Amino acid sequence: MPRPSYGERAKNQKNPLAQGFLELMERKQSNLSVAADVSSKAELLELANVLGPYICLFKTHIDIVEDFDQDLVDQLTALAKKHDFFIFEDRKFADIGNTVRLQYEKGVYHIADWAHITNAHPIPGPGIITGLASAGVPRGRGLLLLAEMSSAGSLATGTYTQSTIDMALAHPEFVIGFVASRRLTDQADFLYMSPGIGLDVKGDGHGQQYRTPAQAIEGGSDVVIVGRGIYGPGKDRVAEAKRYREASWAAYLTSLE
Ligand code: 6AU
Repeated sequence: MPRPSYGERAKNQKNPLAQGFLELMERKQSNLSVAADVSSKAELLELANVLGPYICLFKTHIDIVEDFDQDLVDQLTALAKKHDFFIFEDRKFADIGNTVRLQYEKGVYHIADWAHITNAHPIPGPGIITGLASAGVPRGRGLLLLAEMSSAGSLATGTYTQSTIDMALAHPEFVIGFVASRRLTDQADFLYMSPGIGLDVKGDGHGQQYRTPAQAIEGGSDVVIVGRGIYGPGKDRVAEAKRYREASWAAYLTSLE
């Protein structure tokens, strides 16, 4: 069965953040997210500036940046406006609600103030969602739950994945979707973001497992997350970003037929 387009889904979306993101994907014709796992401010901003035109979402691990400061956030936010992408801080929160709220809002990074999207492990139960939502909803942010993981031997399978879906369904005001390898439910229109994507290699020697963009999109993914496949050693990152964007968008267009 053909799937509805991102634009059509945007019209029926009740969550404003998810709606804005689907509109952005349609407008920009990109379902590619770059996973910017780099450890310097200059490198992070360089990636955002050079790859910004090709992506819908810039994914950060802000705690690996060795020279983090508020200016990094200000510049990244300006680049997000200039190139029209959203920012996803891949924080993978995993504690009780009260603690994650503090980690999300306070500390060095003040993630809730600048990241459109963040993510959380469902392992503590629904309190992790309400804790994060108390800081995220007033700021118009969105949360992804890690329903599955791309790494070999992941424990996020079976009833764990099913319970994650149930937790998401109970919190439509904040949960916009999942980190997962495939579409998980038709009970609500969630966004599915898939890491573990590579066109050239199958793994990284540390448990990561790669599939192609086409495999992910065929399985119902909406956003393909690519890190080292774009900027790994010896790569022409702009050429690779274009290649991954084209492969991912072509697979999306096929899914509409
Ligand atoms: O393409 P890579 O392997 O260089 O990078 C993949 C990126 C990394 C991981 O922290 C992240 O995707 N990731 C996640 C996310 C996005 O939450 C979940 C997962 O199961 N696997 C995974 O690789 O930044």
